[in-house]
Amino acid sequence: MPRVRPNIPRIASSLITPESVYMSRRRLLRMAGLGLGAAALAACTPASAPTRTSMPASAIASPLATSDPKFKTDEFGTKANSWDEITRYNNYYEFSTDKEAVADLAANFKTNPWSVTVGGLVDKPKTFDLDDLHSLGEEERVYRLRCVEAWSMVIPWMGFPLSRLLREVQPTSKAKYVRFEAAFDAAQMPGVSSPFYNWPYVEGLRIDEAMHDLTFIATGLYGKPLPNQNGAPLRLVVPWKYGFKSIKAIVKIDLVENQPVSLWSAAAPSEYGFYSNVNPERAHPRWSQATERRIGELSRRDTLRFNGYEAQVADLYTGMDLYANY
Ligand SMILES: Nc1nc2c(c(=O)[nH]1)N[C@H]1C(S)=C(S)[C@@H](COP(=O)(O)O)O[C@H]1N2
Ligand SMILES: [Mo]
Repeated sequence: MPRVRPNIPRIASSLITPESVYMSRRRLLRMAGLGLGAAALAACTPASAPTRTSMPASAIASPLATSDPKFKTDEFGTKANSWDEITRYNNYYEFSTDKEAVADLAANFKTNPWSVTVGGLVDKPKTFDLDDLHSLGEEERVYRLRCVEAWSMVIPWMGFPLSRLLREVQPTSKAKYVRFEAAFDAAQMPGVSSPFYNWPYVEGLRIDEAMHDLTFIATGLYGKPLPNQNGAPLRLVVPWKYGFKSIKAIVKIDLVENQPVSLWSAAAPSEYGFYSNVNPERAHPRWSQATERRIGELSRRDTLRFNGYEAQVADLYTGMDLYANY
């Protein structure tokens, strides 16, 4: 029996606020000072929250309303984080462990030309250049990102489903997992001199997780090319898993038979497991995962099972003990 029971997600419709009208932190703080809480900020939210289906995608007054509505996050009270929030507060240890230093340190990282070698247990191995990657499509996905450190954001990514890339190389029936490897260049990455990590950054997914509709390769953000600090020119996005699974600056993808060892699992196996599905009921050994700090908000939110994507992904784990397989 899976110990995470399927339930109806505590999610209701809301609005995705475009970057241009996103309220600045200063204004938000001023309003907080005036005693106006989160409800006042969600200016367009009807008093009684409509059901998911009662608000057509076209009602979302946003330049982001271009993608399939089933991929919009519609958690009550949710607004997309601003460009500045998403691009000035980053985890990217190859550059720095200081989140606010990453953007400047990554500014000159060379991401063109680039190539991603996809191989291993496939019938048609292929090296993709940037044109090949862009030909795989550019759709938008507005996803929650929940870092294992208990902060979160809502991010409007651009890109294509990972399954599209994997289908091109035709995995063989022996392929059970996908292993991802990030760029490693000591000349450009000041953080890799740290002796604590076994570079390059590596991550992995089970093949059914990799083929899932939600699993995404991001090449853009807010309709613009992906900034270096967010993982240019391409990074993985797996929204129901802790953020560290979403590996940046991918150079190599291999279809493999055995479960890959990720950089974080190797560094601290009891803290960062292979699955790392967001689970508010399973504490990290050093802190609770029950709540999170949404960047730009004043009070904490409850963390949702599978980061709010339980209805879409719980089936992947039927029969698995999600505490043993953390
Ligand atoms: N190559 C690489 N990818 C990485 C990381 C990293 O240090 N190196 N950090 C991860 C972590 S811990 C998080 S929370 C997300 C942060 O993504 P963001 O900076 O775009 O919000 O990237 C993930 N991908
Ligand atoms: Mo993270």
